[in-house]
Amino acid sequence: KEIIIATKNPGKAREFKSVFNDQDFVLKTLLDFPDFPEIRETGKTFQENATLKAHAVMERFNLPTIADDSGLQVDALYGRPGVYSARYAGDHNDAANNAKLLMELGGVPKEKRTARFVSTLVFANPNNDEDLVVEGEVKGLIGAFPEGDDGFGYDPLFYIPELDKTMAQMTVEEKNQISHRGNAIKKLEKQWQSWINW
Ligand code: ITT
Repeated sequence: KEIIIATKNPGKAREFKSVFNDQDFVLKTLLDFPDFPEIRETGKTFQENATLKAHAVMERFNLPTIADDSGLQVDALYGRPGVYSARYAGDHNDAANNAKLLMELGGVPKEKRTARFVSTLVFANPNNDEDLVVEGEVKGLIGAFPEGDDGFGYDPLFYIPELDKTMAQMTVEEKNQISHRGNAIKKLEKQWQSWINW
């Protein structure tokens, strides 16, 4: 048995692999298929984009496929960068995205730097008529400067007050316990075994 995670993002791949270890199926990602073409994310919502990715990959490999579309919504920026989080500063470049976010929030005081990460997962399977769709989120504050070396994307700027850490100061296991993606995966875990038609 095999399941594919329709991602080329090594940070996401690592988080999925840390949850789905020791299972009776093999977990692959698009990092195992470097020639798989770029999937254009033309949707306006996380769910539309996750559906595009899940179906493109499912159709190519004829295997059960999970896609994650996710992003950061900052209240002071009216929900931006949202579905455009990966390419906020142009090309997909985490350092440039973080620098742009800090610039856009210049002068905004701590209590107004509220934000959330959102992750929508779409699980598509050749033998199931309907996709399984779940969503997770986590609330936090955008810090004044990056802290921590773990994680990816906006993690060094995403501060969780309850834990007094940014998401880049957590191990992958700690991050999965509280993160948007971890919360979405927990919902998926409750449902997928009874949904899937191998
Ligand atoms: P795939 O489409 O190949 O999965 P991607 O990075 O392009 O990879 P998205 O289109 O879903 O994925 O973009 C999500 C972006 O949102 C991601 O590149 C980060 O900038 C940000 N993001 C999402 N989850 C994050 C997390 O857990 N920590 C930090 N940043 C995150």
